[in-house]
Amino acid sequence: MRVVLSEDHRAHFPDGELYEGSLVRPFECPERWDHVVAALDAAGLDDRTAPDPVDLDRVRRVHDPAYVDFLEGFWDEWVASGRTGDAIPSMFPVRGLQQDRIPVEPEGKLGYFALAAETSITAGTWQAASASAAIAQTAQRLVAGGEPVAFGLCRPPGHHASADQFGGYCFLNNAAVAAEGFVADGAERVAVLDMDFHHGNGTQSIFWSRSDVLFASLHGHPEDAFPHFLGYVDEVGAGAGEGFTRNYPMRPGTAFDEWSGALDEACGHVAAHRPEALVVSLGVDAFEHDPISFFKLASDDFTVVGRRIGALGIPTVYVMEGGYAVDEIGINAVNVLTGHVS
Ligand code: OKP
Ligand code: ZN
Repeated sequence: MRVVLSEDHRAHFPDGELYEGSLVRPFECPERWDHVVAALDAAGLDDRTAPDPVDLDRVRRVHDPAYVDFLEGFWDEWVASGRTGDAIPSMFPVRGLQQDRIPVEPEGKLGYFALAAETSITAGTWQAASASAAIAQTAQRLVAGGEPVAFGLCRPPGHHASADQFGGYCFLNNAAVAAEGFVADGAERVAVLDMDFHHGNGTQSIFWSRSDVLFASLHGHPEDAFPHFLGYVDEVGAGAGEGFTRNYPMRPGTAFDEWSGALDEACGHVAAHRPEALVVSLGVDAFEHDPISFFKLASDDFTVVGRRIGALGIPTVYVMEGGYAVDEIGINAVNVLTGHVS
């Protein structure tokens, strides 16, 4: 299996994450990547490739150009305005406020393009986020070129990022970039399967009105879990996209017997779509010991997940998303990959 990865992720590591009243060491930390690499080593998955330079024209097929410019240029604006610490958004265009006017002052601009306050922009955020998208693009290119499966070891993750908002540790939506890459290369039908514990609100919103890219997500119920405001079962897409979004929200304590039933259903929808390519948002925070999640999957269950996805027989790009039980993130992610090809 081809693996695409880069050290550029290290450029993004905020000083703190706003969490339960404190600034804590971010859960989304660089050593998550190291543990995945160590597990790839242990499994003999050593066919490694560096990403090609990011193709921003393709990124702009799923992200608002003004948002891409914001991500690329914001740190310099922030510093030029006299700020020295990381940029943490704290004011948002919520109900009752203007939705469509972009403030000029950096704090206002930051809030305009943000969906949550736990995610900071730092000096190296653009370097890491654009490299992460480049990894997804390169993995997609490999699979479009005939590889049956590739793994993009993306960091930072992407599935919470919408066309024009960052948050939930995400800046560019790597899975959406990969899925749209297949469309750009001529695919008529693509599917995104999001197995991260958290709902992929960004990916869902990007493909909401489209029938060519099916989106299916298994996640903590929005009544109970981040991102709180999307991911209900009655969200099925709109217009031409009606029926091409599928949500499987599950309650605290959900274990593999129930979760795998949802996976089977989601895989059934994926298969019925007859996609030419599949993108998997590979979060492993459904793991029983994840510090910020509440499902109960065991490490061995992830092998079964990979086997189930691999049995679909669809050319597949895996992109890394979440997983915060750092010591086990590698084995859990690699179990999915080895299950896929077993
Ligand atoms: C990113 B990804 C829990 C707070 C959660 C943000 C979580 C972002 C997850 N009490 N805060 O989907 O793994
Ligand atoms: Zn997650």
